[in-house]
Amino acid sequence: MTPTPDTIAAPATPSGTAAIALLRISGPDTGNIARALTGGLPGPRQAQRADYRDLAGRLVDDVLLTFFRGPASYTGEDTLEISCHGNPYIVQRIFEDLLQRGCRAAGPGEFTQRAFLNGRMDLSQAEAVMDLIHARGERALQAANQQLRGALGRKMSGLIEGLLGSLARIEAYIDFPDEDLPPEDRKLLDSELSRLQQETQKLLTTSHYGNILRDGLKVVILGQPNVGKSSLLNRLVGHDRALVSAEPGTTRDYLEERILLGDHCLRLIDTAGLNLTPAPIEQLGIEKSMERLQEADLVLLVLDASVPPPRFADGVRQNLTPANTLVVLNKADLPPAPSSASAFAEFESVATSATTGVGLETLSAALSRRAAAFHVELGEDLIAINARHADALGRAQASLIRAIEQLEANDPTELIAHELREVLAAYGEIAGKIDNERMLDHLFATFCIGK
Ligand SMILES: Nc1nc2c(ncn2[C@@H]2O[C@H](COP(=O)(O)OP(=O)(O)OP(=O)(O)O)[C@@H](O)[C@H]2O)c(=O)[nH]1
Ligand SMILES: [Mg+2]
Repeated sequence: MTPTPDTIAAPATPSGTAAIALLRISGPDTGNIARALTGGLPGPRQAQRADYRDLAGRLVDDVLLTFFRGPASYTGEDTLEISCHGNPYIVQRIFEDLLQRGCRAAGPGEFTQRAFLNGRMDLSQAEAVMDLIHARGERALQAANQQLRGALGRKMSGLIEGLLGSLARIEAYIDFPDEDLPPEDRKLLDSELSRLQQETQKLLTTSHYGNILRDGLKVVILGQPNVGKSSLLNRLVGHDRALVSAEPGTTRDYLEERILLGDHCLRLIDTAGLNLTPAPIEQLGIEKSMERLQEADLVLLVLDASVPPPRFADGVRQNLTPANTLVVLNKADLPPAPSSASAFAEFESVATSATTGVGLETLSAALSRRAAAFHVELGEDLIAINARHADALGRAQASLIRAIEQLEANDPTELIAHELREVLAAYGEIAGKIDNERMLDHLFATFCIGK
């Protein structure tokens, strides 16, 4: 017998002063608590005004109560939402009173965890709730909304259906180990598994864009000392975030600032001016920094257009490609240096002046375009998977590749069937047919309280 779930309560709005705050409770005692607060059970899904009196009968606030009868509620259980005035003290008073009335403080993500356990949503949808709460730009919002509406779940169902067909075809032969798979079956299987492999690969390629949507596009501002890196950061951010001075070596440490540019959130990282034309002995250190730059989605290489371009060390040059770098020719307000052919002629470049603001719009547009270019089209839905999905799909992919090799090598059908069952299990993890409670607890622990 499963234990009766307890009734949980949590403030569902961020702490701090707001006009209105919301608390909610969910679980078997909800109806009784609602009755005790109002004298009768409020009609489901109808806001009802009430005086909130604590157990001692003291008036706390004038509130609105909305009762949801399970299973037609977010969690699938009876749920009550209490809207009160957004004073953290009032929220605290009501919350403590709810605990007095027998509720337990909800853990992070516990409402959504119950929604998942009660079959109200699959795991990818539960994750989308968090994505929605944290979405920092239009595209992240779109992706979260589509995932919440089951886009990824549907995609996975399609793949699972195809896989089950293949598995059934193979398993029909397991009982007859002496019989070879007929060539027509082999051909069908081969093409179906290859299709699954390609589809899985396509999904995997959305993982980078998924990171960008969830964490922001990581843009590292790189260049020699004094070229105007910090000045550009300030311009892009819109206020004086980084120190600027005529002295080279002003910026000593990394400095990060998030901005919203077009449909994407960007993480701009200003770095200490790097001697990019170093003596051999310094080269090693620079190569190390460049390796770290591999984590960047985009490098903004800033050059001072008023002085002849430096000759970049090989270790630097090799790591910068037109795909990962946007060149900024700054100080365009000064007389240009008699330009020796630029070392970065084949790179996209933008001329700017951080002093006058010239070129900043063009730079913003170029950054926006670069961010959008990471999007991988995948049918009508905007799908951008997260790290957990990528891990499961990576394992599915490895098993699919092995299964295809085994099929081609004419290996025993049991072996192929075994691999395909692994694929099935990995596919299943995405929508959350998981019987691993610890993994679930871990996942929901990353949620916020009240969700
Ligand atoms: N004329 C002109 N001066 C600029 C421009 N951008 C920056 N400067 C000046 O160049 C100097 C260095 O600017 P910073 O933004 O501190 O340069 P940085 O690349 O961050 O320098 P470090 O942190 O020392 O590596 C300051 O005196 C700025 O005012 C520009 O577009 N035109
Ligand atoms: Mg600086």
